[in-house]
Amino acid sequence: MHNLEVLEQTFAIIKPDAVKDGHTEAIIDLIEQSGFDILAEEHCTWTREQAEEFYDIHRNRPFFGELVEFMISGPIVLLVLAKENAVVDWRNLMGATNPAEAAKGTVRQLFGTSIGNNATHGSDSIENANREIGLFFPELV
Ligand code: IDP
Ligand code: MG
Repeated sequence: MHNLEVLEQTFAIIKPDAVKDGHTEAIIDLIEQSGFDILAEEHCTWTREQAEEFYDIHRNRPFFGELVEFMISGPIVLLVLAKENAVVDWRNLMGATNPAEAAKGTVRQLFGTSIGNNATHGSDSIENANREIGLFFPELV
């Protein structure tokens, strides 16, 4: 059986576009079929303050305002995923940031519609996964 203490964890979000378009279940099915255990799942809608804190590293990017507006535009699903190599494997399952460049069969190719509305988030490093999980599920880090 899986030993949760040795499995790497990563943080995933099903973004407002994918929830609104009814893709939540299909995305969770893909995640589970790809061998991830879902350690936590929370359906919520972010406040502006939560979105700005989460994406603080992008505060000086030109798309920051657009990103925050998008992320507070409707319900989202927060997920903690566990698996060997969870961070890299979830990034690979998501595909490239721009759905037009995402490989066939990836979540963003299947369900994303633009570079901003790209269906999911995934942590880009173990360090950032721990930071992001700690913001919402401190009991897991
Ligand atoms: P990532 O989500 O693949 O790690 P990042 O570069 O970290 O991509 O950007 C964070 C998020 O900001 C993206 O997932 C996307 O939703 C949004 N974003 C990135 N670049 C743009 C852009 O050029 N215009 C609008 N939104 C963008
Ligand atoms: Mg990123």
